Amino acid sequence: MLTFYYHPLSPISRRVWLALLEKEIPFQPVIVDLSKREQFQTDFLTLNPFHHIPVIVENGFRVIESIAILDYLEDQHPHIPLVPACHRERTTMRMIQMVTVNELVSKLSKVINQDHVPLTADVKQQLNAALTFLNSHVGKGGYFGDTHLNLADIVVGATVPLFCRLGIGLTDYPALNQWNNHITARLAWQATNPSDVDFEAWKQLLQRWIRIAMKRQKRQHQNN
Ligand SMILES: N[C@@H](CCC(=O)N[C@@H](CS)C(=O)NCC(=O)O)C(=O)O
Repeated sequence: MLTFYYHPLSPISRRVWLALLEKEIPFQPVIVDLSKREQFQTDFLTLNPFHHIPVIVENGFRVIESIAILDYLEDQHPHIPLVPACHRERTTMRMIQMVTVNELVSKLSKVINQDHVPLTADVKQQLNAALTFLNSHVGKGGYFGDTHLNLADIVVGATVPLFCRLGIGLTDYPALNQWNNHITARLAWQATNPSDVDFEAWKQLLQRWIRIAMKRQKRQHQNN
C-alpha cells in the first residue's frame, strides 16, 4: 500500500492528495504536523532531507517533489489516466503546471500576507499575467485538458481556489472563473477542502512565519 506523508492544509500536498483520489489509488495517510515542526524530526528527514511534504513511499520506493510524485503515480497507476497521450497536449499540460508553480505559487506568501503588507503594483501585474495566461488555456470542454481532467487541472486546482480564498478575484478571467466553479464542485476537491476554521488558523500561522522571516531578513540586511 502506498504511504502518503502530508498535511491536510498544505496546498502542495493537496496536488498529490487530489491525484490519489481522482485516480482512486488506495493509500495510508500519515500527517506531518508542520506547526509542531515534525518535518524536522530525524525519521522524516530520512525521507526528505529538505523537510518538505508531500512524500510518498510505495513498495520501498520513496518519491519527494510533488510534480515528480504526480508523474510517478501516472506511470505506476495508469488505470484512470491524468496525462494525455498526444505529445503536444502533454507538453501543454506540463507548461501549465510549471507556470502555476513558478509564476503563481511563488507569490503565495505575498498574497497570504496582504492583510499586513498590501500587494505592490509589480506583484499585482505578475499575478494578472499568470491568471490571464491560465484563463487563455482553459479548454472549450471545461478543463485544461479540454474534455478530460489532467495533471494541469490538478496543479492549478490546488492553487487558484486557494488564491480566491485569499481574496484574489477571478471576475476578469471568465474562463478560469467558470473552470474554478466546475473543478471545486468535484468530489475530490470537496473532500480535500479545508474548513473555514482550519483555513483561518493555517493563514494566521503562515502570516506569523512570514513576519518572522521578514524580520530575520531585515536584521541580516542591517548586519551586512
Ligand atoms: N517543491 C516542493 C515544495 C514542497 C513544500 O514547500 N511543502 C511545504 C508545505 S506546502 C513544506 O513542507 N513546508 C515545510 C518546510 O519547508 O519546512 C514540492 O513541490 O513538493
